[in-house]
Amino acid sequence: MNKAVKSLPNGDSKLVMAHMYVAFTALLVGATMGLIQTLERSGAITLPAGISYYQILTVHGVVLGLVLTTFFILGFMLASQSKTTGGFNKTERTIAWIGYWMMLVGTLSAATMILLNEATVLFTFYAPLQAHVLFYIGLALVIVGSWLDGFVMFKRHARFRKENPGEKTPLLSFMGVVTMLMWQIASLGVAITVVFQMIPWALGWVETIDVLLSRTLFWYFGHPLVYFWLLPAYMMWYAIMPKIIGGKIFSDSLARFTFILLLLFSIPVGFHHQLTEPGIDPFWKFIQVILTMVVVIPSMMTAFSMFATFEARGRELGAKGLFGWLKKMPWKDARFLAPFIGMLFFIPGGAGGIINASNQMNQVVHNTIWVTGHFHLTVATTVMLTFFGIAYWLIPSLTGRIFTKTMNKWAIVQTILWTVGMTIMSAAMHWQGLLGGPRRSAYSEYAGNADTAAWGPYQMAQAIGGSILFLGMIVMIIIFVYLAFFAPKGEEEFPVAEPSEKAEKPSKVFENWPLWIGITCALILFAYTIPLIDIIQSAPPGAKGFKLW
Ligand code: HAS
Repeated sequence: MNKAVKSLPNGDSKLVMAHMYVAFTALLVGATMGLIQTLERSGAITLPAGISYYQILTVHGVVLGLVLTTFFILGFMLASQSKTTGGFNKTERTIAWIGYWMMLVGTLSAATMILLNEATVLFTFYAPLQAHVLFYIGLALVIVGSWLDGFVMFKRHARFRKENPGEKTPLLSFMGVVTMLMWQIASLGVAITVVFQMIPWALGWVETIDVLLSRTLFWYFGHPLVYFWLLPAYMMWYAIMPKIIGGKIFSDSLARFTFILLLLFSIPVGFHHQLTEPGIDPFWKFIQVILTMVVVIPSMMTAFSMFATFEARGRELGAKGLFGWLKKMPWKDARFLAPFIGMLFFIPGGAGGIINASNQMNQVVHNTIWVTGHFHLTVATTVMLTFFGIAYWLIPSLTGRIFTKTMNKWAIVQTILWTVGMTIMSAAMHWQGLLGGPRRSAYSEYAGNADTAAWGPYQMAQAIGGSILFLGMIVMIIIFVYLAFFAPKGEEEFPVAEPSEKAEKPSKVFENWPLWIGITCALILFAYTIPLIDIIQSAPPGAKGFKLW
């Protein structure tokens, strides 16, 4: 029997795997709820025992959008930093474990309240919908726990710089630091609304809540939240994908520059989620629409960089013409196929985002199921397929097992199921949204009225797509369990790419953290100070909390 060889020091492997167990349990629970809700929306089933569509939707959104993503991302970033810097020391590991347990306790607390129907407030938990105080305390714990993981990454990066003076820092560690900086600065917004507005209100210490202020603080956090999901996928595309295809990173500097731009511009844009909301001066909405268009640029740079990586590798292998590289890619390798399809989906997903952000066009799509289609393309396909692609090598490399040929075949099946399911479901969502179909509407709410007939075919298509996705989820869980516990022992590669020799060395300015944090804060102050003063000064009487379901 082969010897188990782990890609990280034992303590770090355990820490990362602890994150992965929670992430994949969340996938199982959350995706099952996804199936149930598409079946309810299509009228195929009626929920038993007084369970509401909105309760299921809350579990789906919170567990997939907040729990799965946060645990997977932190686990992956800790793993890639440990791999490229040489591992964590005891203090760093202990802090990360404390963060992990805080997040887990917080998750369990919030989940219990949702299951008891005491927190049916959807993943955005907009006031004046009110949840049990333990839901908010749970969320606060998740956020503070994640900050601890972030501090560990900052500390490890700084220690690498100290121990290796003059040396370039590892790209994956740099990217992890940028992602966590963005996360820490952004999550201050949601922490403030949860701690200072929602918890006192849920405890009954204050009777009312300033709704617009809480929504503004939420969306100050909400857009960078979607980049917190995206950036780890970009880490994989820039720094791991080239190795999987046998190539080199097109440019280390370009990758770092992209991440810095994402840090600077992903926060001062939250108003693009509030374009239809009264109470915010249109001038400031317009400023944030412009800033949103600016934050599209680093994604365009990523597209360019990925094309360059693929093309350079293709030419090395003898490809000719503009798209000749397509023939040279390792299509039968699920570690490549899954993230690549994720990239492909980001072309319509990103285009949809630009439509959403385009001020007047937002009036057409806002609060329609188009938006749900948009985020199923972006986070549920681009990001998730990339995360699945990561799991195929990360899990066995952490457990000292191998990603067998049979599992690779299953992983290709899972990628196909996900692609087909999501194509059907998100196309139907986009189409129905363009016709004005509302998002977040239960079948039980409109059964019997004219809408039932109008939306029927679209909801049915979503249920079919959702069922295929459910199968894809089951296959993914089987692969995960196999790779974690049953695959043959051995050594699985943790792929980390090298930059191309032709590329320029990255400038030292990228490590000038006070500069980048300073500009980020200046942009936030510019975009938010005046509108926030305005919102607070002109606040109407606060709203009382209520429960809809
Ligand atoms: Fe979004 C709503 C605008 C990106 C997620 N978004 C949401 C919500 C979520 C979400 C969850 O302006 C709903 C929130 C809620 O519950 O209310 N979004 C944007 C814009 C972008 C964008 C401008 N969103 C994302 C990403 C997400 C995400 C990424 C998750 C990960 N979004 C909005 C707006 C709303 C919104 C409004 C509010 C709507 C409303 O009214 O409520 C941009 O960042 C997109 C830029 C992306 C690109 C694509 C680059 C393409 C690449 C792939 C290259 C492919 C290759 C392969 C190399 C410009 C990098 C090629 C191979 C070949 C063979 C061709």
